[in-house]
Amino acid sequence: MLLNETIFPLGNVSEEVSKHALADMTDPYAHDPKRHKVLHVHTEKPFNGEPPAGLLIEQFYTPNDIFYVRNHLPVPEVDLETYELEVEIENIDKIKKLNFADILKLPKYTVSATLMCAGNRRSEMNKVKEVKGLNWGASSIGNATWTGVRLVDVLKLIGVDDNTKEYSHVHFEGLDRDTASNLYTVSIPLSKAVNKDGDVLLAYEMNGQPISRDHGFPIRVIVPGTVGARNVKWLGRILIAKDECQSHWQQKDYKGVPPSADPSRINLSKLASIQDLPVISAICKPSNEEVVKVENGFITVKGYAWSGGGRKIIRVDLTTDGGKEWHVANFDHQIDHESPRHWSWTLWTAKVPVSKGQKTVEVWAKAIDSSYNSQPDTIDNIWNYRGFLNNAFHRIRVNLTF
Ligand code: MTE
Ligand code: MO
Repeated sequence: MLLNETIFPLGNVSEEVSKHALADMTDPYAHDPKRHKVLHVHTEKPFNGEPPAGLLIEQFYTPNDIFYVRNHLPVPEVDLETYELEVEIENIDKIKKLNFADILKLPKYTVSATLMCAGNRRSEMNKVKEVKGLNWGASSIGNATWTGVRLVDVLKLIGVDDNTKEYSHVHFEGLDRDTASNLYTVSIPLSKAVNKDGDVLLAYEMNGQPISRDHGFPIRVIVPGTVGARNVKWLGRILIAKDECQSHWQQKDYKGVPPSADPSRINLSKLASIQDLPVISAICKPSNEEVVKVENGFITVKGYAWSGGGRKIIRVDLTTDGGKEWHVANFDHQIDHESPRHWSWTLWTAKVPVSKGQKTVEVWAKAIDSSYNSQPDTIDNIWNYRGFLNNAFHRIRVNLTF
């Protein structure tokens, strides 16, 4: 357990005036915050960016200002003085309203958890055959400590707990909206929400700091082990309901579609929404095509491994000869929790052999979780037109110098 590891801020960017703010006050993105310059930007409006993979794994807890940002809409401006969280049960005419001070009065709780977008590593899928979505590399993932109140404690205030049988879903509504006032809303199963070992949090701190605007100020939901999309930022409303949320984001997006699905004919509403994520790993150092020095016949590779649903990583295997021989990585950092409450990633290092005179080498990585789930070997059989859930073996090719 290394919860008190120092977080190194990478410079203060918040004091700089946003260029967009000066350019156009009618721009709905004019009041978005300034972002750290190391982020590789996929889109500016809405902002989507990820850090370089080599930097990402330098620390177990990802510094807040280089943590990937995935926004669908402009970042809302929330005033703590007037902020209110509404908690409601469907068809019951009673709304519980909590202001920020009310929330602070509930017991404080910290969870160490990794957050990952369903589109992480989509760019590799895009190379196999074109897919639809942001071209994420392997860094739309990050690990942090999240501090706030337990969702179970908030639900108790409206009489909802693990004895509640009439309802099956919890909807979370964000305060971000587009010009047509569509807001970001999704849901998770009530069973995850009322499970005290599910560790679902309404977080107001990230790595010991108030949550920044990009990451959901003042309150965001953290659903450990569950796809990034359900971790609603700028939380404004919680609704207990019989059915899953009917929003675009719950019904038309964030679904694992079959490899040969025809986008013009598929009925997305019939497919299951992505909730728990599968096991994944990535080699972050060296990067693809990098020149690497061979030392005594070995090269050193580093990366992360993680699994959804609270499953702990039990092994990471690497090969430099197309899978004839596999080498087991050493874990540099893994939290001491057991499955199914192991929410943080595992950082690993491996020394892998290369042959003398070899000019390039392909390195593959795969992780195994506590359920002995492993990763599919190729993208070919999991490819889908949305580019979701790419957890195939991670493969990089590097150039060698001796
Ligand atoms: N919550 C709101 N309100 N609006 C959003 O656009 N994006 C979701 C989720 N929560 C989103 C949101 C998606 S798809 C992901 S992957 C995570 O937030 C990203 O969280 P981060 O930007 O803090 O890394
Ligand atoms: Mo996402």
